[in-house]
Amino acid sequence: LKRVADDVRTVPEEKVPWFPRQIKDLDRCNLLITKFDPDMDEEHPGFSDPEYRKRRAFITELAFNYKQGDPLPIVEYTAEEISTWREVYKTLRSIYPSLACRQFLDALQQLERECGYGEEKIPQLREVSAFLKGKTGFQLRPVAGLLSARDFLASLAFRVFQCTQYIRHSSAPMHSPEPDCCHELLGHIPMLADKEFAQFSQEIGLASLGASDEDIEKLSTLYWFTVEFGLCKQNGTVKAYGAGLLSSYGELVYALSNEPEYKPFNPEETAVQPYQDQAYQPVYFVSESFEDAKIKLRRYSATIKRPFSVRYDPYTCSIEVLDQS
Ligand code: HBI
Ligand code: FE
Repeated sequence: LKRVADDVRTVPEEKVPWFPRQIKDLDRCNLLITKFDPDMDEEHPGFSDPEYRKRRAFITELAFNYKQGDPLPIVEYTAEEISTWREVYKTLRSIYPSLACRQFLDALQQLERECGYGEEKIPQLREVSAFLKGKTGFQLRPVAGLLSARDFLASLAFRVFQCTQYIRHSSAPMHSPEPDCCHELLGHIPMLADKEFAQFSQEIGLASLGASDEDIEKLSTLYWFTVEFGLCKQNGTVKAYGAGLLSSYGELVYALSNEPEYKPFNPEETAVQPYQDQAYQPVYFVSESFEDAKIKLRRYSATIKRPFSVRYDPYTCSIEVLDQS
């Protein structure tokens, strides 16, 4: 009888990649990409600075040892690190009012009033995470560096944002080949305080759970041209909301200079646009609003083939998997 039953099943079940079901499972989403690591990459500004590499190893260790639910580590930044931060903060802060979107400016002001944002100190992830939790339910988790796209996107499904805690090398305050705390704190955090944007981010995460490598690649490209390098219309002008822009003086000015090419945000097209992580983008995608971007993303996500659908249950911080077989 058993043999008959087995024979009937002629089509093998499709293999779904593992994905986290509970927030605790994010402890297993820790696959690092060593592409821009100062220990591996000769081009990294810190490659030939043993002091810097030692400091990085210390901060990396805090992230490796972190388990979901632990209090976020406090890092006592050195005078040199704070001076790098000061330079970045001062330079970028001066151009935000004319180039950053309204949601970013509102949140940054609030972070300055309530979270100790300013030139004088590097904000602590612990304090910032508590702030975001109250605004949109997002929380932070320390990460050692660049994660695989699959692991990085999965955490967004739980409204968890993976944040690096080290700072770029002091010899190149206006440039970093990899994410650092300037990029996270100035680029990402203010946007994550906006409800629509937070929902948009979580939905990319939900779409990524159990997706094929090919779909992860597309979602990762969508993330790149929105969350990292996105522009949006606002009162008849175009403003920046992408974190890669809001944490880079040079590219922020360039992106809004009318020199690059601009295309309307359209997930089908955006998802397959080739991109650069070593130079300025040749093209930027402009959204009508975050709400519009969210609706379009939702429509796109519905076309991704998965033998199940997912829903986030915020009461249990877990993913409900609804079988569709
Ligand atoms: N990892 N820590 C970290 N920060 C990122 O912004 C990040 C990442 N890994 C992958 C990634 N971004 C990109 O592939 C996105 O497009 C998903
Ligand atoms: Fe980023």
